[in-house]
Amino acid sequence: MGAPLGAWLVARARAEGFDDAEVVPASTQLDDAPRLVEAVGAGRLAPFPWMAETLEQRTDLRRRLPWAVSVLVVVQSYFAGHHADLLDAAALAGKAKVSRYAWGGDYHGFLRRRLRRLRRALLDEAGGGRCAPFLDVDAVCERAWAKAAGLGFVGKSGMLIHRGLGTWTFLGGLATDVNLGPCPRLPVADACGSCTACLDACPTQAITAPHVVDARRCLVTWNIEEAEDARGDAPGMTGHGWAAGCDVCQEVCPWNRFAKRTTEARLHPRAGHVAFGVDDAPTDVEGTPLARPGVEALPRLAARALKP
Ligand code: B12
Repeated sequence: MGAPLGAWLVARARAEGFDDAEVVPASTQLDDAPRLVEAVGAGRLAPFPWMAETLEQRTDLRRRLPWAVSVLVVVQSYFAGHHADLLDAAALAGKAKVSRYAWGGDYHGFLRRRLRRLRRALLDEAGGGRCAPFLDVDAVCERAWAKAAGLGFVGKSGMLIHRGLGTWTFLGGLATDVNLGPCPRLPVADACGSCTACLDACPTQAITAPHVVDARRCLVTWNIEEAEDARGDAPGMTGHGWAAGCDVCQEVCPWNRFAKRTTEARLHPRAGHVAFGVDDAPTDVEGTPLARPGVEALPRLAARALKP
């Protein structure tokens, strides 16, 4: 084994197609953990009771995986351009927009397969051991780990900002009992400065203070995660032009000016999945993030988004 295992695994993650990756000891104390506890306590995550139920695991990775020695965090860009690059003004008129992360195929399946391949490669190289992938739905506070691994800083929008990729990224990783060594990167300094573009632009004032996102007000809660819930029709929550997800806090972020388009074809936009109206909502949503709200909900979500 030439290079230390951490550097080897990071190179392997890049070869799998991830845009960036880094290792960090699992014993790292997440200085963001109290923020998560506070967010749950204040009720900001109330629409997701599973956040409170899994709070201890989220604030302490080793509560769920006591054997973890190291963590690999991966970053995958999903940026595939802007709505106006894909549809001209006439085609966009009367349509409600879809958040960019939901334009193509669902990321969960193929990114998890990549992580499983990395897991196998690591255990082969290390001659055995334990290793658990995590991706979105697992009780791991991914932004906090990405920040701890020196992959970016948490912006005022709550998004992890990677200095080269901006905010348009998915996060995930592996926890393992294989020692991957120390984190070679320095922390990335918070570089929001005096900018408050995301707070000012949020259509539902869901970013109530810098770094504080109230999920009860975020459109994404009511048009993706809880699309059936009538609270999405409450005053102030309609007429914002977003049928599924919302990208406003990312669209206005100056760090996204230089974002490069992803080469991952599975994340490239599907016809009809960038914006749609009440009468032409997609019906072919299997294997895409639009399956989460579900095909029946889509026309209603478009109507809600386009309500005068
Ligand atoms: C629940 C959830 C949501 C909820 C609540 C969002 C929220 N901000 O809490 C809803 C449904 C609203 C949502 C929306 C979106 N989500 Co979401 N979501 C999650 C999930 C499952 C848990 C997040 C969580 O723990 N929230 C609780 C808060 C308190 O924790 P946090 O946001 O992670 O914040 C931590 C740090 O930011 C830090 N922190 C907080 N405040 C401060 C203050 C300072 C000063 C500092 C330095 C740090 C700091 O401490 C927190 C605790 O460690 C994660 C996946 C995961 N397992 O982590 C994805 C995840 C965060 N979501 C993701 C995405 C892509 C989105 C959307 C962009 C989707 C869209 N466009 O439609 C929006 C973005 C909205 C936003 N501005 O945050 C990505 C984010 C990637 C990135 N680059 O940041 C994740 C990581 C999924 C993934 N695997 O890729 N999401």
